[in-house]
Amino acid sequence: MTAIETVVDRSVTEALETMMLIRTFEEKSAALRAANLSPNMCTSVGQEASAAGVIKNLREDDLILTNHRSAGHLLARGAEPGRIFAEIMGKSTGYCKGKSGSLHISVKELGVVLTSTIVGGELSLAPGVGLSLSMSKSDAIAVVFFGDGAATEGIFHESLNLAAVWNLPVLYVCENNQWQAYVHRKETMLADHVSEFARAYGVPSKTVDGNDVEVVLDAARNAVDYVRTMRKPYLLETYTYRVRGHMEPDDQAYVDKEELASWKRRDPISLIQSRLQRDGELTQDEIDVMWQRVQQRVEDAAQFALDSPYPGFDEMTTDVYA
Ligand SMILES: Cc1ncc(C[n+]2csc(CCOP(=O)(O)OP(=O)(O)O)c2C)c(N)n1
Ligand SMILES: [Mg+2]
Repeated sequence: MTAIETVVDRSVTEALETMMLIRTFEEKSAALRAANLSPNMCTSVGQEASAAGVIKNLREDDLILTNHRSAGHLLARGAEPGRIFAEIMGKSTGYCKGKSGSLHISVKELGVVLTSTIVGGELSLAPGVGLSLSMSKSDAIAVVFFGDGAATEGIFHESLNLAAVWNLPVLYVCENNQWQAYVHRKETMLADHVSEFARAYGVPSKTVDGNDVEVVLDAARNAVDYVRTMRKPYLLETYTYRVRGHMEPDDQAYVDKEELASWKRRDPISLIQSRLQRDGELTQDEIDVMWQRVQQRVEDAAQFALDSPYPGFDEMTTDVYA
């Protein structure tokens, strides 16, 4: 095995553990919600390969903007699960001292500029973040995660066009998970792929299998290189599926059972686990140890958040814009 192959293999195993962490975190979040210990929130179960595959390719000084389905992006970036749980629960130990809930988390030390619950809000700010990087002569890039629903809004087109015209170092990552809240993508878009829109603005783009983390790692590496060296935007579409409901709790009565089952058969975590086992990269025992490690981490994190205090009244007017 060459040195380069060793690096690639390690990045795949690391990405797998990140995906396990996201899955375990999201399922615990849903369980806490079901037990009325935590408020409503959106999970990214089924989409873990997109978050892990893209974010593993970023540098520490790159900046991230994301949407309401952001826990996976935060965890892939190295956020502490306990501080995310605490934020969702409104506790003082959360990343924004409990003021953001799940829908507005930003983490300055991790370069996470924004979680926007205004669909497309992240797209409206991305060119500005890209412009600030250009003006500071940094070779860092901005990455904006958004959904297929956001791509049907006008702001997506304005954002992409402006980034193209002004040569802004923004990587657009559309997580096309087939759903836009309770509306199927096919009801709002004639095209299957959001990447097709980019051509009209002169922006290179690619759609990849968003459930195959090796494919995402590879495509994101090329996309990040392009944006970093060319100082121009690129659109990467990760074609995937939102396996749980839009927002917990959700009985998914509106979901086609066959479609859901067919995507579950392509579960991104099972896919890479089987491949790594088949190729002799990981044994079942090693996989079990990885699951145990993330499960313990998530249990400890949830307990940390549950045990944390709510902010005091003196916190009510700090860190807020008036
Ligand atoms: C401007 C705006 N319109 C509507 C909503 C309600 N809403 C929240 S999430 C969502 C669906 C977004 O779909 P998509 O962009 O594909 O993201 P996904 O939820 O699939 O990750 C909608 C319509 C909102 N939050 N903001
Ligand atoms: Mg969607």
